[in-house]
Amino acid sequence: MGKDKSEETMVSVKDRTMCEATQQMLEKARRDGVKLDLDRGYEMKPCPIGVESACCKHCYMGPCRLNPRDPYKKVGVCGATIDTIMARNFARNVAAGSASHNDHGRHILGLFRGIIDGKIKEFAIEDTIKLEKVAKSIGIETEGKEVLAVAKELCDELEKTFSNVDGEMPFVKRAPKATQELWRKDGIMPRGAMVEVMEMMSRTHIGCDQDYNNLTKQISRTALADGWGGSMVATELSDIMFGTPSPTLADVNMGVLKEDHVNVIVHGHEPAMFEGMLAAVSDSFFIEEAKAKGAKGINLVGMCCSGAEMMSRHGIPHAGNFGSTEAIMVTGAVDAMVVDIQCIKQGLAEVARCYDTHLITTNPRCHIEGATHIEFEEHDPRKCTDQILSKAIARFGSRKLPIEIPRQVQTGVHGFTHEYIEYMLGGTFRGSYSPLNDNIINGRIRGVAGVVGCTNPKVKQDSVHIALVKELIKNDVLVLQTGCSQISLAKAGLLVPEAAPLAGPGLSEVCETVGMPPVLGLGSCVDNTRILIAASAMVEAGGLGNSIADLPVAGCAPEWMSEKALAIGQYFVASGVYTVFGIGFPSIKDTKFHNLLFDGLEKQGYGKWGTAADPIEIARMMIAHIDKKRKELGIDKVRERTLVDMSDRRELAS
Ligand code: NFS
Repeated sequence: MGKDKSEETMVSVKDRTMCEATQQMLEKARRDGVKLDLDRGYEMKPCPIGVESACCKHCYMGPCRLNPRDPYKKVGVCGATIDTIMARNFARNVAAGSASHNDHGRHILGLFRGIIDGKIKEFAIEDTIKLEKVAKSIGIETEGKEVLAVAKELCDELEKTFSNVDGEMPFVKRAPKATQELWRKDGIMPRGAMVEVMEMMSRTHIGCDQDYNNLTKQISRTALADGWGGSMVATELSDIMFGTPSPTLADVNMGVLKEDHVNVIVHGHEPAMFEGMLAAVSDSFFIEEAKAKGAKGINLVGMCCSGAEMMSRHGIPHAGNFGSTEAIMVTGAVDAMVVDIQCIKQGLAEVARCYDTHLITTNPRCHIEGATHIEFEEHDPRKCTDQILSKAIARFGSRKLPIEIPRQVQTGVHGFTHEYIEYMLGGTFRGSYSPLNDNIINGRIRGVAGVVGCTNPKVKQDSVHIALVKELIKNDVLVLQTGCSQISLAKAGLLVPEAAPLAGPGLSEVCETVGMPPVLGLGSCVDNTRILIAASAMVEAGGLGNSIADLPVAGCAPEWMSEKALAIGQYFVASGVYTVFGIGFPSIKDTKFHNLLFDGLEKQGYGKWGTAADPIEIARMMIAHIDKKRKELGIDKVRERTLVDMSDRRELAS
């Protein structure tokens, strides 16, 4: 571990991350001569043409590079214009993001089928109430039928999400009628995810679809096949198999590691392996084995999205988001870092090697050079989990490096769902979204924002998430969160009812009355579909228009980095939501394609994209959109009165 010569040029750790625990580990890594992603991100100088999506490598006549400062001056060798090139690049990003979520959803469906067929005995159907509700929501008759019969019908129906070659995906029925009609009118109703992704790849081949307008339609269709397809299947079936979350207290940040325990981290996206680990760590055999090596027990914690899911369902501690996955191994206290699929940096392998940590891949779709591969099989989870635990316990017993665990831990409330929001605001017997709508109509809540997505070493980790969310709640915007963004705010202490005073007068009043935080954590990235269902329920409850596009809502991924984030953004836009991305956006301002995404789609009845780097500017854009929608709904005047008239507000509170 020699000293790196670029060390002197590095910025302070305080400029790389807001997370004090991650700062401490970045500092230690620098001392140890280990390079982390947070510094690699700072040192990488992105290609100025690629960053604006002005290059094309879809064939070998190029790669063609257009001039981002004068994008219409030149075309590619085949004649492709800048709009075609940007649209095709964006299309392939969305196809990859949608494919990832659909791949996840398809494997969850496979697990569900295995349980129904009796081939998988280690998992079961946990939540039969949710099973019935989901089945009914897509028109399956449940009356008088056995649980397994309903499950089988649901499984057969949801298979179409992936395999349909024509017709409509099952879950699109859950969108408001007007939203569905718009999709049908424009020919973007998703059929099956496989066909949408395949067609997107085919249409973006050299010499095929070369009209950015037509390409954008298939981009929306492919994205909708994610949000109303594979992602929604993943969320709903995971709830049915592992239990629908309800609010639970959980600890977040690196302080959840325990020096005197065997520490096992699970990081990734599919819940089955993590659920298998949870069962294995409570086996007395392994607890005794750990004790025999001098440990007090086994400490299982999560990271990233599967961590967020397990925290929501079971209150499992969460050690940090995407920006901290390399840094946490610098503690020396991680005995095994166990991963499955997605958002798993290859850099983990080198950091694991430096700190003598086991990096264990478990999924046939994700091996990493230098990692140990122990495959997880759903019909026999213990074969994998037991080998992992044996390795982790042995590593504990032979720890040689000094251990340094940051002390930061923040307790918060996690595990909200669209079902729980309905119950929380409407009560057990009259569960409904009407009270939420009423509070929006009367102006106490100005609107609802979804703030989600990754962290990105291009910006100071967590900083944009935290500043944005604080600004939104200060302006009476209720914030729904998922994924790494939820973890950023959890670390900042906003996922507790005690954070209500940070909200504006209207929102804090609602939070105090109900006893809820101003920021509600909904789980992992596939759980963004809970926001789609909540938005549809708001339309159905009445008083806020006919489609999702009418609602005073907005979305944001302030520190995005992945293709999955682009797919999510596009399915929100195509569902009617104004969606702002921080950091930057892969298109050139004032080109035809950019103008279509950032303006034209809204005129066609959809949502639209926005982008800005500064969190206060992002908040201003989102709030301006919410206020525009309030005006169109004719509820802007109520809010003005509510905010200026204190006695009126006191009366409302009584
Ligand atoms: Ni979603 Fe971003 Fe990854 Fe999860 Fe985190 S980085 S797009 S939030 S872990 S998927």
